[in-house]
Amino acid sequence: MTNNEPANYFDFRKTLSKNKLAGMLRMMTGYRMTYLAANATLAISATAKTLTYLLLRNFADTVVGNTVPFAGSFSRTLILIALGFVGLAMVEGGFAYLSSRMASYSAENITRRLRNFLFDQIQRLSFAYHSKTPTGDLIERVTSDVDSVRAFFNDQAIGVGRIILLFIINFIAIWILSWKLALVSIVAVPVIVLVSMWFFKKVTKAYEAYQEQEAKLTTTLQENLTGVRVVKAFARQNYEIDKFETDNWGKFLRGRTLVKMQSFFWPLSDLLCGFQMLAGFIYAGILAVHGEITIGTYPAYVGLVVWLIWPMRNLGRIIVNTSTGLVSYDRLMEIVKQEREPLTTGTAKVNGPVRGDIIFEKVSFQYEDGGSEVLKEVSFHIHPGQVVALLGSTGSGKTTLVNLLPRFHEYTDGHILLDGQELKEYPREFLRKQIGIVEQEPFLFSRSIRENITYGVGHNVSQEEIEKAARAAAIHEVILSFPEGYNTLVGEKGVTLSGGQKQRVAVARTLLKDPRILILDDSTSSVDTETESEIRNALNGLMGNRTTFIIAHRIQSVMKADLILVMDKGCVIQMGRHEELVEQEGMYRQIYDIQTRIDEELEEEIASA
Ligand code: DUT
Ligand code: MG
Repeated sequence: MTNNEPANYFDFRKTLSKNKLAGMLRMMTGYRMTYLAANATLAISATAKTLTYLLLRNFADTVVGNTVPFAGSFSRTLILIALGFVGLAMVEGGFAYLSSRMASYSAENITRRLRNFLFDQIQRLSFAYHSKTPTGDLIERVTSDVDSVRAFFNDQAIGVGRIILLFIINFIAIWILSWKLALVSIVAVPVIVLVSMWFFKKVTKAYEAYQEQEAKLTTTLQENLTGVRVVKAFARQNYEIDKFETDNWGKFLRGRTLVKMQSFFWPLSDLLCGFQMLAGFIYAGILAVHGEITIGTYPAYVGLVVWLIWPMRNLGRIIVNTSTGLVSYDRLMEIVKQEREPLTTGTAKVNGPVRGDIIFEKVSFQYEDGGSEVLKEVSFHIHPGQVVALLGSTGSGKTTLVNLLPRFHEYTDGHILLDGQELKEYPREFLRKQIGIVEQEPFLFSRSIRENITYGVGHNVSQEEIEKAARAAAIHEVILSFPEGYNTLVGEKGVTLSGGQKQRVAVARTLLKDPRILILDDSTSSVDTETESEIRNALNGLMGNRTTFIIAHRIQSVMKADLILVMDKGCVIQMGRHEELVEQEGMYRQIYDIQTRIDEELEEEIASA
């Protein structure tokens, strides 16, 4: 296998099944023949082992009884038997090796494509799913649960076959020795199987609880790593440590329950197996004394019965691991069965880029998790190339409003028309290519600054274009001041950017994408007034004929907009140009008055100082 082998894609949605075992079997698609071959080689290996004991009988009878089972001299017979032992051992070992190789090859491949699929699937789920699913829980599923599914394919998928094979082959071999002995050797087997089944049910429940608790622990850990600054700033380490310890204690308790169950089950099953073997040994002794079996049969039987009972003893282990595999399968299928966000479907006629004419008609919106309406009958019209500014108190629905445009969420009522066509009819992917968003809290990857800026467009961009975007975002000079310029890594392994620098890199990233519709959600909130006006000037040149949404808190940033929407509690309470709005009584004038007063006071202070 080379490192560059393409992702072997397999659609695991096809494996969904009410019956978990059937689902697991479907997951093996493409590798079932390998598993069959693994079982066949295992059968050869097991048969060789069993034959060894039959040969042992001949050997013992030859030596003890001084009889010659095959034609020829005594010593020749011994040599033949010795060669037989060596040959059988080689067959047994060689085929066992082949078998486990095939099983682990398949297991690794199945889990590799499972992991690929899960990543793919998680990327394609809706915003609503991601906002309600804890990251730690997803991480837990993609790592720990995938691993126990891997263990299932590596061991149990082949182990079940091994148990059945060993049981049948050894049973037949004992039957060849003596049918009475064979029957006595399995009297306890039904009891062992029943006990194992009962144990299976118990352990499944216990393991589910254990995995859930582990996911909780991972979530706590992940959140604390992400929010470590908050924890430190509020000096809440002790509180968080206590919380973690409580969760960890919960995991310990659940783990202890599991171990307790096992430590009860193992001795019980050992005891049952012990009784079974003892019964066989005694009965075989009686038969030997009465001359119903040869002396050589006795040691052969002792060897064989161990391999008849071994699968029974292992039934428990297989059962525990199978149940953990099945629980994990279930937990993974919860991700697999999530509806994907359709990206490319839509009936809108699109040829080329959009113009950017946007009409909101009594648009209302409510988040998927219920709650009250976040947008209430919002209506406005904006022409291609115009700039609309959104101003309003926090929580008034500004971010929500702009997030409707790329169809991150679906508006619940009213109409949004883009170039005259209903927005819901556009394919999401198309919209997202046309719309550039600088998010309120932009996220940068732990990659180089260049990779972050070119994120939306791929690698085939010239340095010139990158720099042009960076200049417009007033970040070019800052980047050059870093030791490795555009190749400087961002985040854990590289420089830590300030909030304002991050925002500006995000602005550059969006500008480079050259979208027809530009959304700047509070994108200049973390930069000083001077830098802001620098960005604004550069943007003015770049906005050109793009339709632009600006969300801002400073009147200065929205003054030049073609349309200003003043929002409060999901409603547009005032609408118009700056000149009109300052004339009106209302929130806009209040904000304007406060901000100009603060500015004047500041200037006076500076002047007097
Ligand atoms: N809200 C949700 N679910 C979400 C996001 C927001 O219920 O996933 C709620 C919170 C708030 C309302 O919607 O009550 C509006 O939030 P939004 O983020 O749109 O407010 P904003 O105007 O952008 O506020 P800010 O100025 O603080 O960014
Ligand atoms: Mg917001």
